[in-house]
Amino acid sequence: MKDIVMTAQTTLANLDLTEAELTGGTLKVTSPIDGGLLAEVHETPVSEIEAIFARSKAAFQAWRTVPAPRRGELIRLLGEELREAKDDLGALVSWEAGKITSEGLGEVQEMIDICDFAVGLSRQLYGLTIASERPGHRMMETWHPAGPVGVISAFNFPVAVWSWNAALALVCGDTVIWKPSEKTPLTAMACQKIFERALARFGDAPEGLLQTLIGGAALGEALVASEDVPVVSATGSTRMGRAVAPIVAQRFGKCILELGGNNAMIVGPSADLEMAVRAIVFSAVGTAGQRCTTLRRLIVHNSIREELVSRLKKAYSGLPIGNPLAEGTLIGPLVDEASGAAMTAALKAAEAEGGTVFGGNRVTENVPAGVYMEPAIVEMPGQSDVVKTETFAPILYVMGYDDFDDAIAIQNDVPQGLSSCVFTLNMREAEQFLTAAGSDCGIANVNIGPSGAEIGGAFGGEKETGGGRESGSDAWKAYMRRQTNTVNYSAELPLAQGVKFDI
Ligand code: UN1
Repeated sequence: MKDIVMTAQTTLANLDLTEAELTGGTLKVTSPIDGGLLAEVHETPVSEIEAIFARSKAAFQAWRTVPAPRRGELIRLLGEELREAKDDLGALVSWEAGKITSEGLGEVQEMIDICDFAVGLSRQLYGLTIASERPGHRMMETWHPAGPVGVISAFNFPVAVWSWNAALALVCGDTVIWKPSEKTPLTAMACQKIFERALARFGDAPEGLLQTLIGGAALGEALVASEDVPVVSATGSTRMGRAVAPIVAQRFGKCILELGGNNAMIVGPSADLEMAVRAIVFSAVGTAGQRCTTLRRLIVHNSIREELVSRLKKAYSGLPIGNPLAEGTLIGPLVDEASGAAMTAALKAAEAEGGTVFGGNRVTENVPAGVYMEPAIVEMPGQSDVVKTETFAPILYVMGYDDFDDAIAIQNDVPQGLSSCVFTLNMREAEQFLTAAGSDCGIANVNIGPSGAEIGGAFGGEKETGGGRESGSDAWKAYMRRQTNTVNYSAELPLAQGVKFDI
């Protein structure tokens, strides 16, 4: 392991993180790979937070008047810097979050993609022109920057989710205050450095466009409560969202929430099982089951249930579990002991609720000292309480169905509403799944798993997932304020609705 620890130090140095920044602080950062200490970073003092908000506000006053395409230039440069730093930042994501190399790199690619998207967007912050009912009048809609945006991100996508928010917010003319997960401050510190490199090349940007809050819950709480932060974008558990939303609502701020998921796949009798197996394995065990979009429920037609489950068990049995940096590994560690314990507890509960568990044991041989778990397949008699609960671990619950309407009902009968999919070659089923009476999720796919979404679409979900949308499509609108403008170019002053008020 010593060599690998040295590699981590080299990666951190390549990302411009200095000895002084990585030692002597109060926040210990350990790697899920082996529990080894990566750094002791300095926390942002709560006493400084008001100054941080004030700086963000002042930067916003200047940034909002910079033409949007010029703001896009900063994000273009950020994309270039990310391309340059891709290998190191991807490796650091593996170190800090435990992702396999390809997924660490994929996360950085997702950042590069959203930068490209945001650059184009910087020339397309379109409003509407609306027909006025009054002669000699023109009506239109204008989008203006909203103000400082608070971004709260989770450990599992420590940098990509930040970039979805930051790239959009910055081209929209907002400033950003970022509170990363306490478990992944190093990737955030590295992003701040990468951003500063882009800023240096950009030239005349106001100071304080992006500020990062390193440390615990008190910082996040201050961010959520601050009147200076009109938009709060928070990714994490439903529990966290329930705490954040009322506080932001109380002060009439806007929330973009991306909370729990409990994503399902329906597999119909006509499905291409070969494809379904590949999609299931990637989306159920990829990222060790720690994506919001992870496949957690398989709703399979009873006529093919046995065959599909036996193919899955075969595929699961050969999956390489271990050091995520080693070539060939597909399943890395869970983020910490608590996650491992939560997985074990969920499997126990599933058994108590009538489930039959395959896999799910802790792996201790030929792996580093982290929390490595076999992914589990749990055949359930029905959708019991544990199935309706999101456990952030690689557990796949399997349930059978006979009638497609029932399958949709099972898919929708959970509190969460992020992602969903159907595997079928029957176009009636495929189309029905996408109708108003089909999936109730924010994402609904056909012959593709529920995870691994592209950045071009709006990302987010309904119900306990929180209702927010981030990333592509018109998600940018949440980072701006809308203004309706009516211009009278006539010499009369007609009132709307035919009201007469002559003086
Ligand atoms: C998350 O897990 O918070 O669709 C985001 C996906 C990724 C993003 C996941 N593009 O799986």
